[in-house]
This record gives sequence, C-alpha cells and structure tokens, in this order.
Amino acid sequence: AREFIAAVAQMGPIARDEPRASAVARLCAMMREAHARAARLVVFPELALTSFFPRWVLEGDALDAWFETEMPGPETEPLFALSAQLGIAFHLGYAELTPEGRHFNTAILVDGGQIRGKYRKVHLPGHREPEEWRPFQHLEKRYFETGDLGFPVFDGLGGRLGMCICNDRRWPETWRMLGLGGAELVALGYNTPLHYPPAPEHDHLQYFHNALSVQAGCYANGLWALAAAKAGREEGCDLIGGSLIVAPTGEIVAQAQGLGDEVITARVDLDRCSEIRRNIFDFAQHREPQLYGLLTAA
Ligand code: CDT
Repeated sequence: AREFIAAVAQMGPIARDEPRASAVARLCAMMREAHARAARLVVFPELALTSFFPRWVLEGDALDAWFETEMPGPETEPLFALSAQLGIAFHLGYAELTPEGRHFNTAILVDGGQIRGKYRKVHLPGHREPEEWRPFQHLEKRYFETGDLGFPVFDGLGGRLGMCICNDRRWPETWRMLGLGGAELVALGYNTPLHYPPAPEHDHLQYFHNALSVQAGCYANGLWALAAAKAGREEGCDLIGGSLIVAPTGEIVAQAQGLGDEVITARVDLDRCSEIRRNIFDFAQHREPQLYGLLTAA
C-alpha cells in the first residue's frame, strides 16, 4: 500500500506588522509537531507568510513588499532546511513576484529541500477597483495575474500530487483537471472571510460551502485533499477555520477544532483512490467528453 501520515497545519491570524521571521517560526513549530506525529507531508495555508494583504489598497513598493522575490529567500530558508533535516515534505502558499515583475498567488511543494512542484492560482476572486462600501477589500483581481501554469500534477510520496488555492476549490473544473491529470492527492490553502459583503445572506454557509466544495471534488475525482485555513480574526476580518482532510470517498477523516495554529493528521492510503476511480468515476469507461464542449467554450 502507498500509505503515509499526512498533516494539515492551520494558522491563526497573522498581524499586519508581523515579520516573515515570526510567521516562519510558527510554521516551523507546526512542521516539528507534524513530524513528531510521524507525518511525511504537511500542508500550510494560502499566503502563509503574511497577513491577507488583498484586503487593503496598496500601491507600488508598499504592495511589492508583501511579495517574495526568491524562494527560498533568507527568511524562508529555515523551512527548507527543517524540511530536509526532518525528512518531511511541505506545501506553502505565498505571493510571488517574478524577476520580470509579474505577480502571482502561488503555492509550492517542497521535498528533500527542493521545490518539486509549483502552482499559480487560476480562479482569482474579488474585484479590481477599490470599493468604498465594503468593510474590507478583496483585491486579488487587482494584485495578481491569472496563473499561467495550468493545473500541473507532480510525482511525489509514491503517487501523483496536485495543488490548487482557495477560491479554486469551489470550481469543479479545478478538480476535474487535476483528476484527469492523474492527481491522487490535492494540497490547498485558503483565506476565507466569514463575511461575504456582496451576499451577506450566505455568511452562515461559509463552513458548509468550504467542506462541500472539497468533499465533492474528492469524491467526483477519487482523490485525497488536504485543505489548510488561515483562520481567526485577522486585522478585524474574521476568517473561517475548519481545515480538513478528505478521503476519495468524500468523507472527512480529520478536521480542525479551533481558529488558531493547529495541526491535524490522518493516515492517507493513495491506493484508496481506485475505490472510486475503478467504479462510479472510471473516467475511461464513463466520461462522455464529446458532449462537454460548453465547458471549454469561452
Ligand atoms: N482567498 C480566497 O480565494 N478567498 C475566497 C473568498 C471569496 S470572496 C471574495 C474564497 O473563495 O474563499
């Protein structure tokens, strides 16, 4: 069996003035805990090094200060070193500024001290222009380009690994692209405000929609998911917790209890993907792609 213990490290809030070194120290502490619980992989949230800065209007250098220009850089190197020392892989979300000046909401998979896979967020939520009526902004469409790497899948941990980021998890297309690519485990992080200003009548459904999206994606594609929240009251904005580990059957096998830094673990058997993929969602037998043209029409 291709089995290992996997961990999700939920983070509590990161203050606006909290230095990268402090966030990295928190991540390292959770990596140590995951390793002490025999985990082979730990998944950290989206934009795990800083406060969720798209809630503020920022320009020029004040914006670029939230981005990483190298990975690892001096502040993130301790994560790479600890991961190599302990023999534990990790998934990390961060804001990426490329040498060409391009901005992406990015996640990486690191094993043995090396970046093994990279993903750039495709489904950017929110709005481009600041909107004064909102209690807080969600300017991802202003600050990030649409990811240009597609939905890549990588070899690792004896299987095939994929990634997506936050809002991507709500889109069935994300999961189907990863499933068709052969992913057996999807790592993802999220920063999801409890309050959704354009449709506050849905605020009470935020935890439900989070779990629903991840569970449906796992079931319909026969894969595992490890979903890590940045949670709690961050600079006056409440973010949901509810980090979870979901099996290919769609069942939740571990879930965070609180809104702070918290490690959850579960035994992951990649061979269980075939319980679904050899049956109801046997793609080769049962898909009818000749009838799905609308899915790729612009
Ligand atoms: N970070 C992120 O993608 N958050 C979104 C909030 C949606 S409301 C603008 C999410 O899908 O959870």
